[in-house]
Amino acid sequence: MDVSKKSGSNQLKPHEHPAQLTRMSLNDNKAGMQGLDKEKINKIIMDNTVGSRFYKNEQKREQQVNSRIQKMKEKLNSFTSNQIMTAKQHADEILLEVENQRDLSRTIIHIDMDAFYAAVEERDRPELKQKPMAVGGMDMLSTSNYVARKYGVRAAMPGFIAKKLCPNLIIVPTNFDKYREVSKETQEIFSEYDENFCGMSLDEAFLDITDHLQKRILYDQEERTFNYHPTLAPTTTSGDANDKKTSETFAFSAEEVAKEIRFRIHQKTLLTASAGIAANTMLAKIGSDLNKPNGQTFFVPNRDEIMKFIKDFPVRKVNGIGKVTEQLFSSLGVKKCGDIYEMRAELMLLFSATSCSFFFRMCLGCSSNILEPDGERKSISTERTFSTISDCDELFAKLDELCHSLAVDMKKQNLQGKTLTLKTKNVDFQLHTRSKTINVPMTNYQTIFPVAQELLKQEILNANNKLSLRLMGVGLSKLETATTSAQTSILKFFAGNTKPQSSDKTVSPQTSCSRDHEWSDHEPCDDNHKNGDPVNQKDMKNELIQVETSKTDTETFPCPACGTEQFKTTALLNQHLDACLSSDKTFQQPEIKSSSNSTQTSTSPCKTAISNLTNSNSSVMLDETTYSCPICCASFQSSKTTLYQFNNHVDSCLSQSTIRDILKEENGEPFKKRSLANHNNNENLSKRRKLLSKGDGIEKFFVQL
Ligand code: DCP
Ligand code: MG
Repeated sequence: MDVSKKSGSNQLKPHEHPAQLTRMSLNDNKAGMQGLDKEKINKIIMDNTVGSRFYKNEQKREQQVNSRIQKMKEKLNSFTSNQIMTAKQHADEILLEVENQRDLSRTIIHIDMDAFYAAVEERDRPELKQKPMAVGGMDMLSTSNYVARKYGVRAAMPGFIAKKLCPNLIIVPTNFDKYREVSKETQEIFSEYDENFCGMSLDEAFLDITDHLQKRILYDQEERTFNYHPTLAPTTTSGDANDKKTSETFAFSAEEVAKEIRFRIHQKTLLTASAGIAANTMLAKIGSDLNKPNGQTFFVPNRDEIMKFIKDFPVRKVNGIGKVTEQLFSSLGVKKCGDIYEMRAELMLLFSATSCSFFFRMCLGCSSNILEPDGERKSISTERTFSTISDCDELFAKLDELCHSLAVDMKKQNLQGKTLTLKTKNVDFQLHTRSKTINVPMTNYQTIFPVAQELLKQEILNANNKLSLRLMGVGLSKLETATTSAQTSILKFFAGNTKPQSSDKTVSPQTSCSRDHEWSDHEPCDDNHKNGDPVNQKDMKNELIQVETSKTDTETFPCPACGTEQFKTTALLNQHLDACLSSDKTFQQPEIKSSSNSTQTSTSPCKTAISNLTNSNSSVMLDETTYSCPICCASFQSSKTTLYQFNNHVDSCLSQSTIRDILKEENGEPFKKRSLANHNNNENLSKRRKLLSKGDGIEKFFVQL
């Protein structure tokens, strides 16, 4: 290890260091990092960061946490014994309620790939296997292999510091396509055991195998037997080196299922995974980390056994407890989960009810055992860390790339959303998030990018046109399933009082298996902000309040018909739209003409507004597919039709009577036969409705909203 000091003005000798920053010291809360010489490693980290922007930012954050601790202690001293007693009674009531709800009936498996990005790189370059290696860049590492972890090298550490800790470290750049490919392969396996498995990131997932275990009792041997990959097959006990084992058979228990899944992952991807098997997600997650790499842990579904384990388990290792909570806890003497019980009254008085509920569940080893299906997630996002970018064009190019990537993920997962968030980290390591919520769900690149552009423009303006970034991310939240909401979105626009469809999957604010950390699955980040546990979100929120600039703009939006007014709520818009559509004066029956001249046939102010919207799209070509008009079902070749032409066509089709018919049918009323040739039968109407619900036309129509 290189402990030499540079002669630069910012470089302090170790004894000149200010009080060592807790935040800066090595976070060895990672498999394969036990028993390291932390003091030595921390000294190297300090020697090489003092005076840097990174250090200054961490220093600032440490000061903020310290002042919070100070305030907390003052508050603590001010509590009367009566207050403490009442709080304890209240805490006991909550604990009893949690205990009464303890459910040990389900079997959850958490699977987590070992040193994921690094293992993929090692698989493809076997010469790296025995060497210390990490994936990422000099700015930031995404992960390291287990050899490098012995030097203190880990994820979320700048590569240049890692090099000081381990000069022989090989740093390999990330290759997300490969990681996604592996992820797809593992997910195919997961779906055979639980079709609603909850993928948490590219390398981890929760599976509820309760139903599988019941079915498995009837499986014959063949159904529980899986072949070896030729390169992984071990030799048999016969002594003949050429005599290879061809397959492995697994038994019926939950542990055997976890072994079987890990075996199949290994044979399919040549990569190893670890697993935790327990009655709930928290314990399963803890379990997958306990015997890493290539191991598994089973928690017997027995209350006493769970309590015995959790009592001495470090709070910091529970998913959802980040750096800040750890520091706050530590100042209260809470280090192990059992300490939470001892300090329950104080915690009740110092933290919010949501946080306390999470802490109390933690100390009883209880958490959710309900996995949300893959589609029900809170947000979807992507981000990139890069060498500093200051040029505006380059910043927008990066934004463009991210929006494309986000759109691909949205399409794959059939998601759309109403809130777009831009996340940036500047050269001073300050994290900013800026969001915009619009009432029409953003469905694709065309709808995301303009909003993202606005947010970035604002960010550039705020930085006096001197924005220098090292990380950028875009995320979408307020998610809905694309198919159903496409239908409701048109109904919202064309019907004032249409109730939401019962099949709508509007995401609940607190999903039991949140996927918020998708925000971090592509690039390095603080890995303790990985899931959506209430405390974690609060932690993030607190950190945001104190350290980051967070801003949410809520937009007003114009009527899609007449375009003349701005509305703050959907209710107001719908009310206006109803009136707008029922006014025969403003909305005349358009002629169905060829798409190129249809706009000229209408005198409606609505049409003018729509034309205005569509005109701005004149150069945008439709995606490489066939698009169907959501009103008349006519098909358009994307290669021959511009968005402008397509929108003009929809414009011409969009008549008051058509919309009324759709709405009448929606309300169970028979609709009149329409006089227009291509609007005249039931079949066409239901075809149109299907198209609307498929969502492959109307989003284009509202592309500029
Ligand atoms: N990752 C990242 N930035 C982080 C943490 C992780 O980019 N701060 C990426 C790289 C990891 C992958 O996510 O390979 C999975 O994260 P894990 O926390 O599961 O870490 P690993 O799989 O690398 O190692 P382990 O064996 O500890 O699971
Ligand atoms: Mg992993």
